[in-house]
Amino acid sequence: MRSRLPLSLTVAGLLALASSGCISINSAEASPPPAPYGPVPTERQLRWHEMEFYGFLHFTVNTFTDKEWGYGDESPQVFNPTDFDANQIVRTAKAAGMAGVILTAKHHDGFCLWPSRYTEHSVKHSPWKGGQGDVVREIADACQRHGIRFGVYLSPWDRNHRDYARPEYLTYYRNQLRELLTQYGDLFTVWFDGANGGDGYYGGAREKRQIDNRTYYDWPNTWQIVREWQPMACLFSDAGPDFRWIGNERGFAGDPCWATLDMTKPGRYPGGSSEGLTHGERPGTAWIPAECDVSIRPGWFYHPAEDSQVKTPAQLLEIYYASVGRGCCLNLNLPPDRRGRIHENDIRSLADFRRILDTTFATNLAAGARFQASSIRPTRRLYGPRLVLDGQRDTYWTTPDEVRTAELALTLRQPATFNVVDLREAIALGQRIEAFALDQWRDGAWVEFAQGTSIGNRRLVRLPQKITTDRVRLRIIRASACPAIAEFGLYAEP
Ligand code: FUL
Repeated sequence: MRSRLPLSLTVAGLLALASSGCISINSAEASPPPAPYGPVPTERQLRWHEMEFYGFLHFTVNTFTDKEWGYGDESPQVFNPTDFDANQIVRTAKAAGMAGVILTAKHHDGFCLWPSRYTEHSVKHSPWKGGQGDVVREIADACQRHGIRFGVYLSPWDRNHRDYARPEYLTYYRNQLRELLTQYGDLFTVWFDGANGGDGYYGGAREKRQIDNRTYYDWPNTWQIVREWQPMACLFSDAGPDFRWIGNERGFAGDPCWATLDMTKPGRYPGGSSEGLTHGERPGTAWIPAECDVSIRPGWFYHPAEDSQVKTPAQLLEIYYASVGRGCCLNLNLPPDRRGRIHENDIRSLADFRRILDTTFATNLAAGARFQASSIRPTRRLYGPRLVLDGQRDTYWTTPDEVRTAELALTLRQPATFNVVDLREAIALGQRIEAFALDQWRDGAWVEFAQGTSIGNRRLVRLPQKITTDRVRLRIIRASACPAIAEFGLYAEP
């Protein structure tokens, strides 16, 4: 956690500083920060939370065979993008506001987008660039050039490999993982898919193979390899450990959506039960926030027949408010087409979506407001309500420890018309607030216009109609520890 004061500056430290005459505030009254409540995010998870919106790139032989799941017997000869352009792909993602992209380095069909040393089933036997190409390298480099983060999807299930379901496959899988972890710069995530379907080519056997997802991949030791080489890469699987699946592929989080899970429950392993993932669990035993993954088209891979079924800007906005706006990250899939570029229809929809978001969040109508708080933890400078407007996620308004309900009233500089309220908790201190309400001042009285539950990294309250008022009040109506609000905003959609 980045703190306003160095973490080591405790009450004792402040007193010592004051008695030495180094600081002039009434430091005897300054409280230390509130103790964290429940599970808290790691530094790695905090960096992931900050991303909020990033993209998937589903690209492989399926793009050329018009399938969603390749069987594993596809010839590398089919992989032949006619005009592959990593810059165009990454530029599109960045222009859409994505903070990173995750590439399917290997999907279930087993075809590798990089020239792995451990298989012949890869780009090196494709006609693309005469077998000299490396899609992983080109996308990773483009991400670096454009200043966004890069991650990889390495499907555990491999329908091509002859050893799949035998112990030998684990060695192969880990060797591939090491290649990706060591050759392509910093990764922000390694995405471990939960699908383990059964039948496949398997080196010509063409049969059904079953594994036990709890034990076969020896996840603790496989994940350790990622920790060793890429300590800041977040591990995704259905049940974490760094972030979890939301339990559907429509891009919608539950409401509430808690950032914590109870990991003592049975079924909490990659590919296990999806029960509880949509809403999370409170108080939970671990900080495992959710990612909402969804494709901009019906399928994950490009299909020409879906060119007319690209999600509209309005649909994308609805997804954004139901994912980012419920404290999750949104992972929106953009499938490169047979040229190896993002299709024009997808770009058009993304551009409108982005323009609307940029216009909405350009001006915080609460800026310059005067505050009245039901209570403030000493001192105002360290914990006062002004900090909810400073644009920093790690400074916050908070109260004395014993407080569980609190109010923060804002008097705006002038009457404002808005339909979006933006809230953040100081999540480095855990998820503390369980319910809140919002009021507007109307005809001489406070009138409630919204209620909500979980806040966490972010809560966007999107109202069906615009409100015009010069006073707004946030009421914390239930909390399990004194509330800590990092940011507050009022915005108007165009
Ligand atoms: C699923 C896979 O089976 C799909 O093909 C896709 O990759 C999606 C993101 O995850 O489990």
